[in-house]
Amino acid sequence: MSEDIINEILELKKQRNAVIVAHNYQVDEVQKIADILGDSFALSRYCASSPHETIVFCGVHFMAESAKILSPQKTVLLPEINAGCPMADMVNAEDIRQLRKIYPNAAVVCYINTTAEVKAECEICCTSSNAVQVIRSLKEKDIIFVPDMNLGNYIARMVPEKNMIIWNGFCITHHRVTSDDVLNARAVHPDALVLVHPECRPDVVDMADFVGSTKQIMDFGAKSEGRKFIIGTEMGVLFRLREDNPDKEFYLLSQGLICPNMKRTKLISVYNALKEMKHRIEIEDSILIRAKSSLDRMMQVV
Ligand code: CIZ
Ligand code: SF4
Repeated sequence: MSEDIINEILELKKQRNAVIVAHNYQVDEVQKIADILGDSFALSRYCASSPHETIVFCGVHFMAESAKILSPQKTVLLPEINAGCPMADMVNAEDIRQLRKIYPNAAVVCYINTTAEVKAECEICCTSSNAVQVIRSLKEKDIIFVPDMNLGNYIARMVPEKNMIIWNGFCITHHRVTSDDVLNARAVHPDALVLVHPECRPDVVDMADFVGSTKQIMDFGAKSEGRKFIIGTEMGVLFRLREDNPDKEFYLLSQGLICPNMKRTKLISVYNALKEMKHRIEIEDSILIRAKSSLDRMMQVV
């Protein structure tokens, strides 16, 4: 059954001149058929440079939007239209306009996990891999950071010379992890290193051996001399970590590290997306141009 779907997907992909990209948090069956895996920004950048006319973005809505912002002339499809990011929806464009009135001298930095409308209101965007560099590069001392309070607090500690004004959003998946989870996991695997994402709470981050984005966690797991790792980010990363490092062991920090929105996309969703050319991501020009400038500014820094 899945062999048949895979063959049909490959055939449709050729017909549509399409590329399938999948986020590191996607289910294994989708990661297996993807042409490329990565974080949201690496995938969007890849889409912009690839020769394909159609992009099937297996991830959540803001990621497909970022791909469209960087490749406005291409058709960008999000296979499951209800795959959203609850954190991205915790702040809107009007919230940013209000913050600007309260803090007129502040620069507004948005995490890539935001809607195109929010990116359009900000000076510059950042990802979890480059947030610290992006914020250090700004001349303003006051920095409004949206929407993730955990990433914001992590940056605030890394860049103490800035005055960080942090929105109170959070990732429901990473925020669920507690310091007790770390204690329990360490008790079960005392010789494992703990690698966590900065979307985790500050007390969890404090207990980790390494803090980084999905790519940084995967690079650390591959290069480290250690043999056992407790992984504090969405469970999808285990697929690649185990595949690329068969001689090492990877354990999930907490069984709660699963993002239901990332798990909506299945093989059948990818097949339907290519067959029916849905769901097309469209962004109004006035928003797209301004959102692109916040991504472009980030690319000038890193
Ligand atoms: O930017 C991304 O893709 C996210 C949400 C996580 C990460 O660290 O790669
Ligand atoms: Fe959003 Fe968290 Fe899911 Fe990533 S893991 S898409 S930040 S809810």
